[in-house]
Amino acid sequence: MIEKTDLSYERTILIGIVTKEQDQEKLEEYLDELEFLTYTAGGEVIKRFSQRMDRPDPKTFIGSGKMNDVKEFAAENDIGAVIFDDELSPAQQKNIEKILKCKILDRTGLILDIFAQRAKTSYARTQVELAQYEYLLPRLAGMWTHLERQRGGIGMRGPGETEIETDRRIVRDKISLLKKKLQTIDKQMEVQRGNRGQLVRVALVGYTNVGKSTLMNVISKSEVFAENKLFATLDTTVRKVVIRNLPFLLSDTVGFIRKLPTQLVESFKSTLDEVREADLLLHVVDISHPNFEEHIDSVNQILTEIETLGKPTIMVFNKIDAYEPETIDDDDLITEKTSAHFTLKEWKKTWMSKVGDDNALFISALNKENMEHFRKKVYEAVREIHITRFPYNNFLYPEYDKYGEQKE
Ligand SMILES: Nc1nc2c(ncn2[C@@H]2O[C@H](COP(=O)(O)OP(=O)(O)OP(=O)(O)O)[C@@H](O)[C@H]2O)c(=O)[nH]1
Ligand SMILES: [Mg+2]
Repeated sequence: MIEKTDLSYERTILIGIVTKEQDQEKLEEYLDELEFLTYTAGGEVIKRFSQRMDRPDPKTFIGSGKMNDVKEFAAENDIGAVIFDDELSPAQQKNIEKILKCKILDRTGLILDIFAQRAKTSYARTQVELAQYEYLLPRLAGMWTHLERQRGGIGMRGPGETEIETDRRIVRDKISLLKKKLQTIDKQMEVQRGNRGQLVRVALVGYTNVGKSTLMNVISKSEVFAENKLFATLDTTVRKVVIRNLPFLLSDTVGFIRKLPTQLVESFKSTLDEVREADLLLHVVDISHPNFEEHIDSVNQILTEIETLGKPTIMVFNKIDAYEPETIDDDDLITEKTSAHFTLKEWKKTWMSKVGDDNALFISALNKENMEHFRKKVYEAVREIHITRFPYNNFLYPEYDKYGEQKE
């Protein structure tokens, strides 16, 4: 059982390393995201620690000197949890716990915790639970002690709380039970999807917090939960949408993130079936986010993992209202112009122009800017698929012109 804990704002430290592939600036961006994740999970970040290293220390991830600094700071500042930006090996986690004597989480553990906290339907909960047990299995030996676990808070939601005396065998049994349960649900979902007939299926995909649910609500007049936290949506919502005379199905589903835990990708397989079986993808991007290009890469990577890359896709650049390029003062002769300084017009001339006019849209779902253009493009793309599928044009509603006359 996944247990819900009241969110008491827990004081946390974030830790990341600077490597050849990841300079200080990049690390800070990743830690910004980790901080947002921590905030979503109910924590408050008190301090960030970083260390320059060729590769992480196999025993303790960061070096022993730095670890001492962390230990001192944690003791003096009433720190409840220390969160690492990368996945820790079970051995590293165990060693670090011994040294710091507080809760140690990695990125994967944190994301799993948020999913556990946000899973509302029994279907989502089953999927999250499976991912949590898969994550827990190799880590059982190094888990924190009985008493500490009962404290609750970040990283403590989920199997850890109730299965205190747990051992590998019990966890393995749980895993196979959950897998069976999911198989049964999967079959039901498959039947449900089959019952929807042959309507063209369009799926909203994208990084978390880009505005997928907001866009869904605008076009389908539905009320999907949207908020400025990560992973607001965990289940898939499907709505029938009609643009002009053309009905189709639109789905909104779980958002993606950099390094989305593989356990989650696997256990959310059936939630993601909606994406896998879609005829057209609307890849929503938050263009106001400084890292939006990297977000696109992460999404494409996950689409590849679920064997969905290469489907007809329209790129929807959302939040144009919030897009603000950095500026360079006239008398500033040092700052080099980078993509951070591009105006939207300049962006459109970059690789975006290769996406093609037909496949790139710039909108604000919040302010309903450019929605007419959006509707038109989606209509054209869906219509094309519809016509190939139904040469006799059944399903199409009659089209009326502006005088209310039925068109030929
Ligand atoms: N400024 C601005 N904010 C937007 C726009 N569209 C959505 N938002 C905000 O972005 C936040 C996230 O929106 P959601 O619709 O929940 O995003 P999502 O992609 O469904 O997120 P997940 O379900 O968490 O993956 C909310 O606070 C929205 O109000 C937009 O066009 N402009
Ligand atoms: Mg959403």
